Amino acid sequence: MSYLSKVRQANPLVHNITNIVVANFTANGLLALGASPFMADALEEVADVAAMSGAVVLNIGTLNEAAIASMLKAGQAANRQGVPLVLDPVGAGATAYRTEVTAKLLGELQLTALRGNVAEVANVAGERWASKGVDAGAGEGDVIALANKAARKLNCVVIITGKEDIITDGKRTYIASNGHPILTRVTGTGCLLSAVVGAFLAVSGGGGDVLEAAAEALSFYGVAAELAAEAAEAQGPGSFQIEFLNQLALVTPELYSSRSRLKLLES
Ligand code: ATP
Ligand code: TZP
Ligand code: MG
Ligand code: MG
Repeated sequence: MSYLSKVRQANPLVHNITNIVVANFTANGLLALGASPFMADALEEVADVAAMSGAVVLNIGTLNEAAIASMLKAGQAANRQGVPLVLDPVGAGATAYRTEVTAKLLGELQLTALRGNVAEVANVAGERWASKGVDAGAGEGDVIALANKAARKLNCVVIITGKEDIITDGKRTYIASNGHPILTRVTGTGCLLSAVVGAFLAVSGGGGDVLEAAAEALSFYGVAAELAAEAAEAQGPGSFQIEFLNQLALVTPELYSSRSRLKLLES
C-alpha cells in the first residue's frame, strides 16, 4: 500500500509548532491531505501533545524565546516516545539568532527528517550559501553532496527543495522532479510541505521505510502542485493556493503513481 493511502487510512495526528504566517494554511493543507493537524505551542501542554501524536513538526519561521522552549520540550518528548520529529529551519543562516537556535535544537534533539531550502541546509551542514530572508539566494555548488553531508552529520533524512527536490539519508538518494514554479509565489508552501512530510513519516512504521515515505511525500506534493497549476490555469497565485488545497485532497494513489517522477540515484 502506498504511504499516501496509509495517511488517508490512518488520519495521523500531526503536532505543529510553527510560525504565525503559515499556521492556518498548514492546518488546512494537512486536513486536505487526510491528516489531522494539532497546532499547540504552550509549554504546559507540548509534551503531552507530542506524545499522543503520530509526528511532531517544528518550524522556526517566527521565533521567540517561548517558542524555542516549547520546541525543545516537544522534541524531547517525541524522542522519548519514538515519535518521528521533523525540523524546518526557516531562515537558518539569514540571521545569527536563527543560526544559533537551529544549532541548539540540533544539538539537543535527534531529528527523523530536516526539510529546508538549499541555503538553510547549507548552513546546517556548515557550508555557505546566500539567502534572502526566508528564501534561498542564488548560489553554486553540489546540492546533492550538501544534502548528503547534512544527512550524515545529523544522522537523519535530509530534504533540500527547489526546482528539483533531493531526499537522502546519506546513503540512498532520491530526486523528485514534480512541482511547479508558482509554488514559490505562495507563502508557506515550504512550511506546509514539512508538515506533509511529518504526516507521511507518521505512517512509515511497521515495516515502512522513513526515506521512502519522505520521498513519496515530496513527489506527491509536486504532483498535487502540477495538477493545481493546470486547474487554476492563468488565474494567479490566489487561485492556485485554493486549488492546491483541493488537489491535496483529490489526488488518488493511482493518479499520483501515473504522474510521479521520483528517481532513486545509482549509488
Ligand atoms: P524558499 O523560501 O527558498 O522558497 P521554501 O521553504 O518555500 O524555500 P521551496 O524550496 O520553495 O521551500 O519548496 C516548496 C515547494 O516548492 C517544494 O515542493 C518544491 O519542490 C517546490 N518548488 C520550489 N521551487 C520550484 C521551482 N522552481 N519549480 C518547481 N517547483 C518548485
Ligand atoms: N516570514 C517568516 S516565516 C515565513 C515568512 C514569510 C513563511 C515562510 O514560508 P516558506 O514555506 O518558507 O515559504
Ligand atoms: Mg518557496
Ligand atoms: Mg521555507
